[in-house]
Amino acid sequence: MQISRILLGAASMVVLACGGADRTDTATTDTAAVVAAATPAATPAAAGTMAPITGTTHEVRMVLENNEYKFSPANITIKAGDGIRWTMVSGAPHNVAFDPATVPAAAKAQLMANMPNQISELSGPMMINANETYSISFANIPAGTYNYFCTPHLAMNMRGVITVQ
Ligand SMILES: [Cu+2]
Repeated sequence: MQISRILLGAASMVVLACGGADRTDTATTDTAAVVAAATPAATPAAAGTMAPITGTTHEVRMVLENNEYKFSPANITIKAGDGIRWTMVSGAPHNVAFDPATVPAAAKAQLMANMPNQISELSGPMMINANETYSISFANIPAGTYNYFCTPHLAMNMRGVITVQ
């Protein structure tokens, strides 16, 4: 009896601790709170806050040209605070994905926070239609070189490199 009461108390504290970090909705149901408390490891980037683009937005096209799937340009150098907007031109589906194992630990949480609609960790959504776009802000991302790829065309070497100055 006493032990179960202590456990319940501890569980409530975990729920409160998780819920207070970045939730703005106060209408969290008991079920949602329990799920959140039960899966704390699934959302490591919850502490990261999306940092909007404050500089230039650079354009990268996703194309199929001469039987080659590519990001154009494949290599791009940007400044802190800049963003990149990818546009689906041809050869869909494409996406923008970073290998979580190669992204520096110091950059990971912010990059995750800055990538909308991830289908898995650091993988952007599939772009199917011409003129569909996907943007990532590199604000608050540490200077460095970031390799990325298109998941459907990884085997065809559809890769790009972003250098953040
Ligand atoms: Cu592709």
